Amino acid sequence: AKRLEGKTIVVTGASSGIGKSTAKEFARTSPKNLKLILTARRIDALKALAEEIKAEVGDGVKVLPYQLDVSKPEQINNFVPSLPEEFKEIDILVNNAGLVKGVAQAPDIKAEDMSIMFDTNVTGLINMTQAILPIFKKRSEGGRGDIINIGSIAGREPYAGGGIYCATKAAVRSFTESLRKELVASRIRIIEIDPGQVETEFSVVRFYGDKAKADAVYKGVEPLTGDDIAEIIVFAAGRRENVVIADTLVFPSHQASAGVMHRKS
Ligand code: NDP
Ligand code: 8X3
Repeated sequence: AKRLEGKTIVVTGASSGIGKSTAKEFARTSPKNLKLILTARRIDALKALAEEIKAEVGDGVKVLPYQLDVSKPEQINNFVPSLPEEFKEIDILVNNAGLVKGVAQAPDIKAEDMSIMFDTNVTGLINMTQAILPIFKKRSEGGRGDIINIGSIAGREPYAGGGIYCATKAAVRSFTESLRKELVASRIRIIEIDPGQVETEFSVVRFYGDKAKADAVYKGVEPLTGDDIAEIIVFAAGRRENVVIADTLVFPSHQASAGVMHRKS
């Protein structure tokens, strides 16, 4: 907890699921002196989360709810310049915002879904990284700070019906590895965490709001929770500066690959 004290942390996609859990886990782990910039499109959910955090840990954690659509480059361009002075010295960026739309297979993939997934999961993540990296690079020894990218098992093992989503997560993986190599002479840590199955709003979004279809995904299995991944994100951020948890794959015990899942009937 000491190592996180005084840090300013940005979490994208903090209105739900893994991002929301991550915000709370950072607050719990370092309740005395922390600044959290919580971003997503749903500002009301972020404001409610800020209240929840305050009720749980008090005023030691300063929370800034910030409406930001990472698929809109102009909004990202405006992000750092518009931050209040006391939130500008960002130390940790958690690139978590992301989504899947549909299970269509080629040639039936909708152009709109394809754009939404690439613009959010890939271009959004890269634009956020580019917006914040100059802050890190100004620091001593070539720069300091953490970038924690949320990839997926889907980026390592593509599956039928996930052509675009899997491609976006493979792109995240590739960009993350390039970045780690580009920054090897600095103290900037590039961290990737790849979850397997986690029960969040992910499947509800995949099925365009159809809750019954989303629930069927988790029938007879015991998925991870957002909190499980949040603990790992905060653990990685809290290591000694010379320790980089570069690359982590996380499954629930009954999952062994994207498609190999033990299901109770
Ligand atoms: P949720 O749907 O619960 O959360 C996704 C978050 O991303 C929301 O807070 C949403 O906020 C935000 N988001 C979506 N689009 C945008 C956008 N254009 N701009 C800003 N924020 C956006 O799903 P998860 O918590 O599961 O997903 C988090 C990450 O984890 C994603 O990158 C996902 O790919 C990854 N992942 C998920 C797995 C799973 O099984 N659930 C497994 C592996 C990886 P809002 O709608 O308010 O903008
Ligand atoms: C989410 C995991 O396998 O459902 O990233 O696509 S999967």
